[in-house]
Amino acid sequence: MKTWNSAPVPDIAGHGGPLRIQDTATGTKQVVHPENGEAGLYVCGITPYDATHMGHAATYVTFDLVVRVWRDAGLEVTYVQNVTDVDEPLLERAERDGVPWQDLAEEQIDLFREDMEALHVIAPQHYVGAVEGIPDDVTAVRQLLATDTAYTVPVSNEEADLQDVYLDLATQPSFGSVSGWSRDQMFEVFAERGGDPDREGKRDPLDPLLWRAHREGEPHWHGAELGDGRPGWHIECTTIALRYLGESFTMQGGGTDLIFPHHEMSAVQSQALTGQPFARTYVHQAMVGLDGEKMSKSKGNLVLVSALRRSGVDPMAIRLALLGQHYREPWEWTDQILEQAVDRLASWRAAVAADQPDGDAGEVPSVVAEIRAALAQDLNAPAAIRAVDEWVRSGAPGHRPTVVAAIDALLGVSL
Ligand code: 5CA
Ligand code: ZN
Repeated sequence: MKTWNSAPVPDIAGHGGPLRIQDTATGTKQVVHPENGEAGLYVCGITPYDATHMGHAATYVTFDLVVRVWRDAGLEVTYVQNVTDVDEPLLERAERDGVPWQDLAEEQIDLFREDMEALHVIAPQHYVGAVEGIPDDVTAVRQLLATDTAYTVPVSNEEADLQDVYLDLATQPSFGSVSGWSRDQMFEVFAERGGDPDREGKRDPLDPLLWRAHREGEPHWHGAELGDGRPGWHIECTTIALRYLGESFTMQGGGTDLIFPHHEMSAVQSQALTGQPFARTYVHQAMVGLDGEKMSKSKGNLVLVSALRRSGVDPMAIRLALLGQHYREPWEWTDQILEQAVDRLASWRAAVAADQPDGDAGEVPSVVAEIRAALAQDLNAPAAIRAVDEWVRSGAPGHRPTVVAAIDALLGVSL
């Protein structure tokens, strides 16, 4: 699938240190800096039916910081993101609005690309639709059946040849290793996050759906001996990550709403296929809310990037508003947060535009080291912003073009 255009990333002198970041699976901070100099990142993309709200934007800006910090530390980064371009919520919304689901998806993906470009999010090298991955899903599900780690459940007694396929979690000792949750915790969210605990014939109510046999009126693809149908949500991300990043890549990312079941299931399915751990670290963006609730398409309490852009808000101010919140702290979007970011952007721009001596071109001002250090410590963007504020307050000393380039390269904010 076509990706978007990345704004150029200026070169800056020197290198930042290795990234230390909180890993959900171990619950500890880890230094994530592969020895071979190559980092692989998989971030779960949108389900394209109502893009892009501030929660999505926060997630993609957070992982954009990971890409920037890694590159600044001298790593080569392969970044993969998916689009869940066929799934229940997309189909339901298309049905409600009386439009073909493909059209709705295409329109929302276009809007998402525009939003990402405007926010200066570096594009992934591989932007992959779930539909594009279906042949790999079929191969994977057939392999899981062949190795007895998956089983079939007939759709109904009358149509015994129509069969859904589930992963048999009992065969997978690594299940639970991403979230570390108890079964009680898992059951609390499983149904509301796309699971089907009450489906008759499953061996364990938590077993994830791998292949859904074709039902009347639903989109479907050929599945060889699986029959016609479509893949389950988690296997889509498993196979896209494996194809483009290989086994045991560096980092899997997304919002905390994906820790369970999505990332847990994607990982256990991969382990069942390859015998190897899926990602080496799991990083999650805390939920962004509005008026006391998680911002979500299903609730409809949305502040959209595109709507703000249309109303004339500078996308760099939106980006600064997001960067002002630490990724691990849940927070609520308010107009005040945006107003502060608009003011901050104006003050930074005024400081670098002011007619003053420019300092020594050979020297890297200390504020650059402070930005680097803040980001390398669990992506502390608010601390990086405070360092720039302080530099601005003290009259923007040192070689200004170097600082402007660093703010652009490391924070993605173009002044
Ligand atoms: N297509 C799936 C992932 S394969 C999906 O979760 N799509 S989504 O459109 O619902 O969300 C896209 C990304 O934004 C996911 O990484 C999700 O975890 C994140 N996200 C969704 N809502 C919020 C929110 N309120 N705050 C922060 N991140 C969010
Ligand atoms: Zn995903």
